[in-house]
Amino acid sequence: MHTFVGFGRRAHWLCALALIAALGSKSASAQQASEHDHSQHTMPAMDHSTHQAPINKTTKTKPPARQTKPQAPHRNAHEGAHGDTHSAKPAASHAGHAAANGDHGGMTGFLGAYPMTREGSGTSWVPDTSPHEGIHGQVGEWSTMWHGYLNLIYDRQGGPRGADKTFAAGMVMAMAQRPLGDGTFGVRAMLSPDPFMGNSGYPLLLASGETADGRSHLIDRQHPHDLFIELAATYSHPLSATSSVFLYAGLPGEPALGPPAFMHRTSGADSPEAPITHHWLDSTHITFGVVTAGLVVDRWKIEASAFRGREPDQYRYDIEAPKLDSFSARFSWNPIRELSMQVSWGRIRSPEQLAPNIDEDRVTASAIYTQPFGNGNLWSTTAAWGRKVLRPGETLDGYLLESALVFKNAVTLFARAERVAETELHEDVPALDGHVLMVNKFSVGGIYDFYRTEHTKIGIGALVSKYALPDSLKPIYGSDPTSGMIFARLKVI
Ligand SMILES: [Cu+2]
Repeated sequence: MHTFVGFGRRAHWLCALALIAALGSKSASAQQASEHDHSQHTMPAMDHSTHQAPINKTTKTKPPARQTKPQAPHRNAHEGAHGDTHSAKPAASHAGHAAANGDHGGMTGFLGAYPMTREGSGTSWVPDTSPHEGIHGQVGEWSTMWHGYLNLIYDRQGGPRGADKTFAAGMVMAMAQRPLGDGTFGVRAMLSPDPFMGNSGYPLLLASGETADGRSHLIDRQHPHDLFIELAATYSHPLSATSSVFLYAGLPGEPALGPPAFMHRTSGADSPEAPITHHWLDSTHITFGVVTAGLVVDRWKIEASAFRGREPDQYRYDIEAPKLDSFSARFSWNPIRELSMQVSWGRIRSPEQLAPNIDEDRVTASAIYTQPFGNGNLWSTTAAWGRKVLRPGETLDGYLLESALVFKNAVTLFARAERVAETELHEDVPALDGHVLMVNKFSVGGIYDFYRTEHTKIGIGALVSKYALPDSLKPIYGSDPTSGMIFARLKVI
């Protein structure tokens, strides 16, 4: 099934250039339009067509393209200016809106009649107040949207286990939806240039999981994401104005397990490095074979997935054989527009290629709070806990707290603190093999965007990471392996 194609260093840069060219050409899109600040809207004020707010990153929600139950009563007032209240509006009030205003593009949620800003990676939810970035269009009955980013990174990890590397990482995502029957049919594709960085990924102290060559674990390195992160289809069928059932199938796709993947959380999307809790929380975001069924009722969602437990192998360009040997269930709740919470459980069959006899039960709980403030600024924070129960093996907890301050004009600040119970990092140290050791990492960084157009911004950034390690690991990692990255970022907004 492997269709590995060898790309060299040159292809790495060609990919970066191609992505930049693709992003740059966005201005040709006739469908693009200003992003809107809906935060001032009151519930009855549904005529958006007169608004021409300046570009900003605040709450932009998407009215549904059509009406599920026009006669449905309005929800209570605390739902706020947007949120589910949209779904109770006659379609006619929006009929000319998508055409006049490409930003909205007639898109509502893929999985239910709520603002599209609620949808994160896979079938996960984020707060309704999440920024909705991207370029929208309309092709016949299809509402389309795409967005992406590209980081060029110089990475220097400190201490004896450190290394340095220059590489590109990012993703580009395209999605489209159309009415089908009473419901909504959607397709999504997400691609990443990560494979061009090489199979061994990039240096990242305290990261573990997956393999570069099928023989050794990736330790103190972050795996490259696959070329195809997601190729998925969705169908949702309304049950009422605010409830629906949905199906999601991906090859690859993301099962209903964990918080949204880090690059799809407002609090984590701006940092160029992966969290070291990735394999405790959201590492299943690229899974070759996922089928999810779910139910949305107002601000609740319950869903279950069957999926392939094995993580992607070292061949990052191919589509691997699907299998449905693992299961998960997730319960999500967005009680207010600013908050999204989930708990989830998964039974993952043989996730690690190099430890095929070990299964994993995973439990995660997370909360994301995203608060717009001022004129188009955002503050977003995620707190998450993940527990891996290796069967047979140890029970290992990971904790994450990350936050980002995104100022509308040019500055983004981000920080992440993590604590992980590790066994893999010191597998090669005989005296420590088998011990569970708690390691801690704290990163802080920022980005300054020096160039901005209607739908792109280009910035430079830097981050620094500090660690708190048990004494037994200090001889291996050094007493102060401070690490850092400097990077340039191109982002579609
Ligand atoms: Cu990943």
